[in-house]
Amino acid sequence: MDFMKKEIIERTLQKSNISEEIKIISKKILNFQRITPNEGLILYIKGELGFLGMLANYVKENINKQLVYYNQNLHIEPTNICLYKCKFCSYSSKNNEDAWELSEQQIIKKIKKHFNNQITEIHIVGGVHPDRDLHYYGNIIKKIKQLFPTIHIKAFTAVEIDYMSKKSGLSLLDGLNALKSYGLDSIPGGGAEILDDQIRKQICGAKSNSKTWLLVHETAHQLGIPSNATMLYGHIEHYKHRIAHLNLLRELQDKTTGFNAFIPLKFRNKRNELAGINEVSVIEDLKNYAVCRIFFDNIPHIKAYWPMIGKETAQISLSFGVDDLDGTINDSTKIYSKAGADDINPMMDKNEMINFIKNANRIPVERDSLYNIINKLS
Ligand code: V47
Ligand code: SF4
Repeated sequence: MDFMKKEIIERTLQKSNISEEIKIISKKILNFQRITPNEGLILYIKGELGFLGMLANYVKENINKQLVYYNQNLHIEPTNICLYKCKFCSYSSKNNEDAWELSEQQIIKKIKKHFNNQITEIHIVGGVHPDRDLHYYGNIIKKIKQLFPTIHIKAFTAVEIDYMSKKSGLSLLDGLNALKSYGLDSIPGGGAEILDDQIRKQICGAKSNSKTWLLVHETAHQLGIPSNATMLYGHIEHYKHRIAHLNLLRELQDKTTGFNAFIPLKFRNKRNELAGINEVSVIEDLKNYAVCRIFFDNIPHIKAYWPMIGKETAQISLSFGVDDLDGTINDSTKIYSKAGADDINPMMDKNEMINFIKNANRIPVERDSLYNIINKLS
């Protein structure tokens, strides 16, 4: 099968008017050789979408065959009160009137309301509350683990962890160790935005810088806490910033192998300070998925986070290198609908998810948070 696909791409290369430089890069990709940052940049600038899709799909199928992963999960957002004022953020409170915070009891109540025995993961991300330290959140995850001992807790972006560790007077190493003891199982990929401090200064200057974001993940990986990585794209950054971001992540992954998945996050422009910037096209979204899949020869999964990108684009992305759709969500998040995502009540039940994947001619696989297979349909 792979042989045939390779031959088809090679024939396309011979016949078409594809440029010499793209031909050279394509041959490397077909032989599973790592492409350089500059070659990644050329793909972004000169790659034709259909052809990039073929290449990304070839890479994807070599790693994940026809499989597409999803899980059954809940999202908990503890507060929208945030010390920082990222310009792209539609979620954090703007004044006292729209500020809210869930107490531990309310968090537990919310989990109980949405929980069913099929849910395997709770994802917890929120604002960086200036008054809450690491032990406050640590005790909440400890309580969740006591009530739901089998649940995997994927919680707190590197930015939250950086702040709460400092607030408790702990180094990153000690902070992460303490969170692990409280019950933290893995770390989501948020807060990465663009790992370039010039860009960060303009869109999220106050929060953890690139070096700190990377250090939180590196330290977590050293402690056996796996994580994801994201990239917020389609605002003021250029392709060179995206490639530099991907390269920093690829270098760290070479060192630690701790990233499970990479999640491109499309900038959505509603109700935030960057609202004057147009959102990029679907063509750009698909191209971005494809280049990321091709560039990362060492991160196993590329995730299309459907509540953010929208169901239709998420389904098409399965032909552009994506092999993971995150989860059922169960109507437990509102962050993205505020920023302009289509789904106001994001939720896909298991059967909808299965049909969604089957209709894209892929094999649905229910996974746990570490990509162990729970259920695979042929
Ligand atoms: O860091 C905020 C992004 C992230 C906007 O690891 C925005 O499995 C687009 O990281 N337009 C948090 N994006 C969410 C996140 C995440 C989500 C799902 C799964 C995982 C995972 C991680 O959301 C932030 C920021 O990059 N974000 N505002 C916006 N207007
Ligand atoms: Fe706070 Fe996160 Fe919003 Fe930035 S993106 S303002 S850190 S909630």
